[in-house]
Amino acid sequence: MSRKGFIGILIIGAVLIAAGVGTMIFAFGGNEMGRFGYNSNSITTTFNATEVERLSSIPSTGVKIDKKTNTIEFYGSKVSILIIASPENGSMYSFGVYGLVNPTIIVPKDAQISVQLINMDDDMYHGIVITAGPPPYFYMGTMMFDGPAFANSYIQPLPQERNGEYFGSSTTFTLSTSGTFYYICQVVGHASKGMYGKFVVKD
Ligand SMILES: [Cu+2]
Repeated sequence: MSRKGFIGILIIGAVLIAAGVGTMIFAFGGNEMGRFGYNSNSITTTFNATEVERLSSIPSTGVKIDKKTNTIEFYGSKVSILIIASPENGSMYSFGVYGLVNPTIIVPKDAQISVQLINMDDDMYHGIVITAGPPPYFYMGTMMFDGPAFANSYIQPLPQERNGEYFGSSTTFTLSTSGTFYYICQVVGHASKGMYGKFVVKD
């Protein structure tokens, strides 16, 4: 190859890399972080295993669990849902809800939803976003284009377990639209590995 040709290729390469990095900064920088569920929107606290077990116990009212169809339906105008990232009975790329793995969650429209996420993984960050973007999810995820379906319908990625303490955080939002949504982990590559479930808002 001629010297000129080589320099030409170097310049083209540099321009492509700069464009790529620029796109990433645009996508993840500043105010755009919230759009993708990455900014810190809630206070993170820690729980030990006993506390997680207590929180994971099935509420006595307002919930119907169907193991056969892997569905959990919540009732009432105020709904609290505890979601475990990397539950003991599921893959590290899954969510656990009251003993089920990646269940379909059904909630009533106009309900005030409080989601609490606890990360039980020992070596990875996990978060959650309720989004309108359906699967299949690719490596970078549809998060690049969709983001949270409702204001505050996400929890930023939480750190892995540290010395027997699990990180948890919660968020509250109102469902103003009925339809089919999805809860997914927004950490790059996790939704594509199966870390998601259906989230149905019923009229
Ligand atoms: Cu994850």
